[in-house]
Amino acid sequence: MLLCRAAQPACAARGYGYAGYGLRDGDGHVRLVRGGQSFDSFDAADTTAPILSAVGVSGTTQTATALSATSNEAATGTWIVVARNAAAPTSAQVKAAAAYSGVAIVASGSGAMSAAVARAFAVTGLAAGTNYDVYVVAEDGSANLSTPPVKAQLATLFAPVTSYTGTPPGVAGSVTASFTGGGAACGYTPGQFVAGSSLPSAPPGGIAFPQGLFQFAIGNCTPGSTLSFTIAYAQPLPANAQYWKYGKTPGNATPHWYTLTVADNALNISGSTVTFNITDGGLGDDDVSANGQISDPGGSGAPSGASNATGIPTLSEWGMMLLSGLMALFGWVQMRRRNG
Ligand SMILES: [Ca+2]
Ligand SMILES: [Ca+2]
Repeated sequence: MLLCRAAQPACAARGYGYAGYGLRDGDGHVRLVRGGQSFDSFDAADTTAPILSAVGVSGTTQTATALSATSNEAATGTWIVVARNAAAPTSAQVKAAAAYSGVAIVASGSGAMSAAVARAFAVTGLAAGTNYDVYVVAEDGSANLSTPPVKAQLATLFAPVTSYTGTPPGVAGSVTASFTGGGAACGYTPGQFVAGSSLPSAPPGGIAFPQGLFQFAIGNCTPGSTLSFTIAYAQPLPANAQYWKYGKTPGNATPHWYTLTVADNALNISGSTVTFNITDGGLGDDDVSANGQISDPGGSGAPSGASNATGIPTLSEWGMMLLSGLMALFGWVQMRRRNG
């Protein structure tokens, strides 16, 4: 073992441009030594690629998600997002984060990864209601690139649907059921047509729902938020119409018939439009829980003896118009969801 100065030919010939001192051992290896480091740590060059694990996404929204990955050694992680079922990239293609084989890169990024520590990468710029594949690679400080890329699947949330318009069969004109409020992700979930006779309790005396009731569900709302609904019909409603619902109410866990009120729901029936508010967990929310979801079986109705003298449709006709319209609306929603 001898002291070697890098500037000396014997040292320079071994590739050391470092103008410091090193030790050359009996094998002829030149070593640069820092305090506390053993010679053994230099004996083998790192030819082992990092190993990625725990690759997945969480907290996915309409346009973003959090990608998490863990490398077994310190590395630079690189990820790309491509369309679901696009041709798989090579590790080098992921590292390059550029279009390959006709596959466009939707989003990409990179960052340092500590050994054996989950690394979170913020993925943004995604489209709502879309399926993607995510590929991740890690490269250590010796240019060893993990292979093959680790793949994770990603599906963004659908943009919330807050308004439906449909034309009830046999009626000239459309019905629009819409709401506002509840936060950016708050939207209708697939609805369900419920026949009135299927409910375990008979409708209240004098009020008939021959065509059943319409039930919707709204989800992903800010818990406890208040939603403002508007149901607009093509023709005016009877003067004595009310908005009837069946289910639980605050303080009464036994499902029962009730009407929305001006005091609790700011109910207003005017002309051809019904407006009302429902607060998550309040009167009109069938789950009676401030849980970010509102379940609402209900519909407009009036006493079956309502005057038809002015040519206003009878209740059963109103019910048919309302319910068939909503049934059509939510049938369409379900189709849309299935096709989405
Ligand atoms: Ca390595
Ligand atoms: Ca609720």
